[in-house]
Amino acid sequence: MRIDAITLFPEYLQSCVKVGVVGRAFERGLASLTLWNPRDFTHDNYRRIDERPFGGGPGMVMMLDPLQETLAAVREAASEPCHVVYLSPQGRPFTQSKARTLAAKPRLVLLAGRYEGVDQRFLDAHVDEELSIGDYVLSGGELPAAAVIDAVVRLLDGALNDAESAPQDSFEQGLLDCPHYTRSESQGTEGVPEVLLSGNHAHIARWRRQQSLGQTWLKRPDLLEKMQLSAADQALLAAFQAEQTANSKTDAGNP
Ligand code: 9D3
Repeated sequence: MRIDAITLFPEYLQSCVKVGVVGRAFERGLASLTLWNPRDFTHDNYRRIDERPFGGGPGMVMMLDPLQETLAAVREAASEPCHVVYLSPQGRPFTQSKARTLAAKPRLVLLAGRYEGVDQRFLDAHVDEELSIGDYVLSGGELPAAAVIDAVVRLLDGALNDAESAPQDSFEQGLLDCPHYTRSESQGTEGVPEVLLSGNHAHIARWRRQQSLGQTWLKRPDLLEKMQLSAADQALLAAFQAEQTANSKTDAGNP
């Protein structure tokens, strides 16, 4: 997969090709990232890329012409058609399912904005979709672009080894992950749920499934509402909920 990113801060995005699972995927040649700075496509002495908005008001807007010239250069750099994504607070939410869709594209162009945003005419003419990474205010689209690159590249065939892809299952199924425990020099197995030390793999799998369901119910009930639980899952969750209620009664009066 070929990824091109248009940004005024290319050094910010350079870091994601270097580390961890995603860095390794780039190293293996599963994806490439080419960075483009619209400032390199200006022709005035000031290399100006921002202007005050028509109609007045606070803030600056990224200008049409440098962006258009940048994108023209990006399109020229390869033959296949580009899917152009603008990272923006006005975008549709970026989700795991969107990451899957983007991972299937041969060429992805990410535009990270700064200031108040980009001239609407650029969006109307060239952008296929706008994506947001959540309802909070960032100072630009670089971090969101890095999030998209990370989520997409780790999905490419050969990016994850078996051990890394297994835990992916639960979130991919719309549930949160179960808690994890490992060896401790200072605490031994104190505080570790008994079942995980039992060696009974069927019990362990059932406990983990129950924890996934229970933690999702506690922390992200919105995710559960979208799901159609099997009878077995419903029973596991009901048992988790019953235990919660029992515990909260025991805790009553505690601070
Ligand atoms: C505070 C300025 N706001 C208008 C009064 C609008 C605004 C413009 C530009 C708010 C944030 C930004 C920069 N953010 C992004 O480019 C961005 C973003 C985000 O802020 N949150 C979540 N996802 C994204 S994707 C791109």
